[in-house]
Amino acid sequence: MDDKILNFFKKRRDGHVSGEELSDALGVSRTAIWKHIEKLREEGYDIAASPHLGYRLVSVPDRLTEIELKWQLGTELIGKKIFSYREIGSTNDAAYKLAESGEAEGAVVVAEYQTKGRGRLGRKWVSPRGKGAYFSVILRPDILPRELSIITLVSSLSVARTIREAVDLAAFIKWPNDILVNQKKVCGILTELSGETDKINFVIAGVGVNINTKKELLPEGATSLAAEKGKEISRVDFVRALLKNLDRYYKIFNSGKLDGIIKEYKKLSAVLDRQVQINYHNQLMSGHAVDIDKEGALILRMDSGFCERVLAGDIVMLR
Ligand code: BT5
Repeated sequence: MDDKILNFFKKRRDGHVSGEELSDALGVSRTAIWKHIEKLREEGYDIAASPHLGYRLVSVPDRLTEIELKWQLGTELIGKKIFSYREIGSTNDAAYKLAESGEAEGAVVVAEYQTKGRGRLGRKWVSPRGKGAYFSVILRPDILPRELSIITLVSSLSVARTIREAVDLAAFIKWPNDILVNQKKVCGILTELSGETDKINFVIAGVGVNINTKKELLPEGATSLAAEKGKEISRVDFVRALLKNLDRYYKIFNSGKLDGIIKEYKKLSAVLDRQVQINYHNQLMSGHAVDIDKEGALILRMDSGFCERVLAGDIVMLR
């Protein structure tokens, strides 16, 4: 009912809607409408009321709710279903459970706050309330488990493009799963899978973006879009734009046109053509980052001249 009322308002932006009109259209009493309006006000919607003209939607809260994210989203797959929470352990864990119980590809779990936000290898993802975007997407791609990195690649390209298009900041991708602005981390991606040796059941692509987060709340070396831009950013608009890009790039990936995606990815890479050191399970390797292959692996030319294919790790850029 709440979303029906809001959609009614939104189609009439700046216009008034009378209680009578709403009760007729939605088939409930005017008292019921009034109760819903009160509830929406409690959720941060500013709804003015005048005795003769009726209700008017003055402003909507910048909250990552299902109703707000779905408004004019228009995606084919990603975000067709959105589960939004004020607080959650980890959106990746919640999405994993949903996928296990059969939830369809494209469903998104989003939260305003995570008490157990995770990075890779059990590391922590700092998730201040109401400031960033923390969400996970259920995907069921037709790939082998060893090709999982390609999903991280598609997701990171979508994030970097969205930052460039929607916020106009020069975002770069630090292989394998970080997005940087001015050499600082604004986003991390955690891609997890359920599967067997040669078969994937589903993949969870978890995305954490620091949007309006104060830098003081973040670890060293991290930043937020607002801190780099010098002004607050609409989180709802940003996440909506990101879901659209994820939808677009995932569709391209599914149609088998990976070459174009990798080409675009390479242009935004922060590591290619650089001398780097990679830490993989405490094993250090250094060399020149020369390429990213079709499975999302990094090709490193070692000092000996031999090339190593690296599937994961933490990178330090040397020069
Ligand atoms: C990542 O791991 O960067 C993946 C982060 C994925 C987070 C999303 S939020 C939605 C979904 N649900 C989850 O529970 N997770 C996903 P990794 O490359 O391992 O980096 C982790 C490291 O980044 C930490 O050890 C910190 O140094 C740093 N870090 C932690 N919080 C950060 C933040 N908010 N911004 C930037 N860096 C951060």
